[in-house]
Amino acid sequence: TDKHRWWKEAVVYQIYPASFLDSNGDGWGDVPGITQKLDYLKDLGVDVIWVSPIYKSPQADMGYDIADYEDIDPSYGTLADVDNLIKEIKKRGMKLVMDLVVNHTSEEHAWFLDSRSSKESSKRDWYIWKPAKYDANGNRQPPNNWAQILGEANSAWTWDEKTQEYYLSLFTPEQPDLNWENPAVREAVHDVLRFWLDRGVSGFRMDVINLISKVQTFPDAEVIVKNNKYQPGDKFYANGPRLHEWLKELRRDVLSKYDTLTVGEMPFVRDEDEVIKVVGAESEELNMIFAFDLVDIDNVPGDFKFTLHNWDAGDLKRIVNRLQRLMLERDGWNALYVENHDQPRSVSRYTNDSDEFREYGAKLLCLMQTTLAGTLYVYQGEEIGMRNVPKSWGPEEYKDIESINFFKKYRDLYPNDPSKQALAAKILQRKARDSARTPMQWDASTQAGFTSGKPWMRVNDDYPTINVAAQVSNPTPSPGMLSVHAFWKRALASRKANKDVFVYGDFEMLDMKDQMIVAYKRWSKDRAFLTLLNFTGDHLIWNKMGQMRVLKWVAGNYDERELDERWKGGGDIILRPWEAVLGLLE
Ligand code: TEU
Repeated sequence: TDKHRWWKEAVVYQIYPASFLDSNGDGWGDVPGITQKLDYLKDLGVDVIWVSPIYKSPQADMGYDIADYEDIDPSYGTLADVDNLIKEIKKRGMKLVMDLVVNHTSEEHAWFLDSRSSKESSKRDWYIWKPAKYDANGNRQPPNNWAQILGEANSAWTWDEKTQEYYLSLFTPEQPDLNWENPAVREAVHDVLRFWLDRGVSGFRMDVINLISKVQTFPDAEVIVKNNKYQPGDKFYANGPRLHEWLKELRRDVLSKYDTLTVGEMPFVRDEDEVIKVVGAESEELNMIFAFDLVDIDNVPGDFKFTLHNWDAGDLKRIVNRLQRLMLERDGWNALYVENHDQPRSVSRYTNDSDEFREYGAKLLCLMQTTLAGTLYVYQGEEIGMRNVPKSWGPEEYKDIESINFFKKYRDLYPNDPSKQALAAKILQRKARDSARTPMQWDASTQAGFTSGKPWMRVNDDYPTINVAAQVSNPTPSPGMLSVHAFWKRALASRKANKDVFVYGDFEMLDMKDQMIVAYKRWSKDRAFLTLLNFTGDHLIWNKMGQMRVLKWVAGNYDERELDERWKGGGDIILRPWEAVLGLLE
């Protein structure tokens, strides 16, 4: 029908290049390493590859601080390597999506060097400069109380000694925010998109694209986090006043001239009207966004991210139901994901990553994602059920600037309180971005086959058992049970074979009151499927079959040979710990 689009059906695989595969032994992944693994990705069922930033960068925030949008960082290779990558991707019928980070640049970008050189610089107003404020004691203060996103103990403003003004740097001082109010900035960004589209890339993942428009009066944020000098300022820069105007401009002037996939990262904003303004079929802005509802499920609402909050499957159901209905009822589109380079591992976060249950959990999350509507994003290592860094790792193993800032905050606040240090360590093990950034586990050889040298970040201790080679060479480790990798491969193929149901079909969440089992129906005019997911470690009874009859159970994370036998007579269904099943309905 007219609603069908290649970017809706695509399976996107995200590569975090520093940790994917190192081809030259320097301990850091690179572009030739990606090229070496294209057959592996094709075989898994991947259509589109999204690579996190590989541009020239001082790596203050792992490449999300770009010093030159039109060149590759030498640690990753050369432009010629990228041209070759694009060629090899196309040869296999796949596409490449680049990461576009244009809310801010690196402090080392030529634009910023020029901007900070003097108040008279022609690029001064390419960034956001403000004079200092002075408190009652005459002490210099930043223009407002907004907190830095990757280090909440600090101000979002950075003082520049030379020109005696502050610049806005929402993420870290090394990432000055661009001033999108200036049309020359927007034109320069448009040129960046054209540069890559003309080189053969098929779209962009747009980093924090909803933060580009700031309320121009730059007001103080309300105090909501006590004991912190600086406050979350997102109300004044998330989906700001001119966001939609600028996204429409980008679409009209650049994107509409190409056939692209566009996915905007959109933190902080939950308002459905705002979402639909961006992704609604008539909106002329972006194809889809990364909503944060599901990955924020364990944050204390309104607080900073390094907090622990209990949740249950009822919360997850409400979120999934809302996003699925939003797509269907208001003609929007959504990106399905539970992992990326900013999130802990899904098997550790949403299920149980013990040796006993890890594989069940990984398959449950696979079955959930492959049977929901939306464009599916798989993050490197998710397809083999990689988990968070071990609890035994000390703070020195965490390399992410956000984690380092968080540890420092706790050390400064509670220098002589070991219990607070222990709490910080526990929170990091649960929440840090580092868990997604450990090297990809290819095989059981030294350093998991990631590098022949010393890896930039420690390999997870579990690589001898959790790795690609083990799962690919032995896809059926026990009768009736697939490896996590083989389960993903089959699920992706089944999603494609049944795209009328799983990509485009209707959706109904069943039994909203049940807070332990996630159950939903998907259907097209020809077929219907039932997904049942036990989000607990207990045996549970599901007795809500009503008029539904299962013709055949087509997938499950326990011995699949027993599925039809177990529930032959109909009636109540007993689900085992973390059990997930998919049934074709009569
Ligand atoms: O992330 C933006 C963002 O708001 C969050 O995902 C944030 O990183 C997270 O809450 C912190 O734990 C994007 C990139 O994905 C991230 O890697 C960058 O650090 C950030 O923008 C700045 O470019």
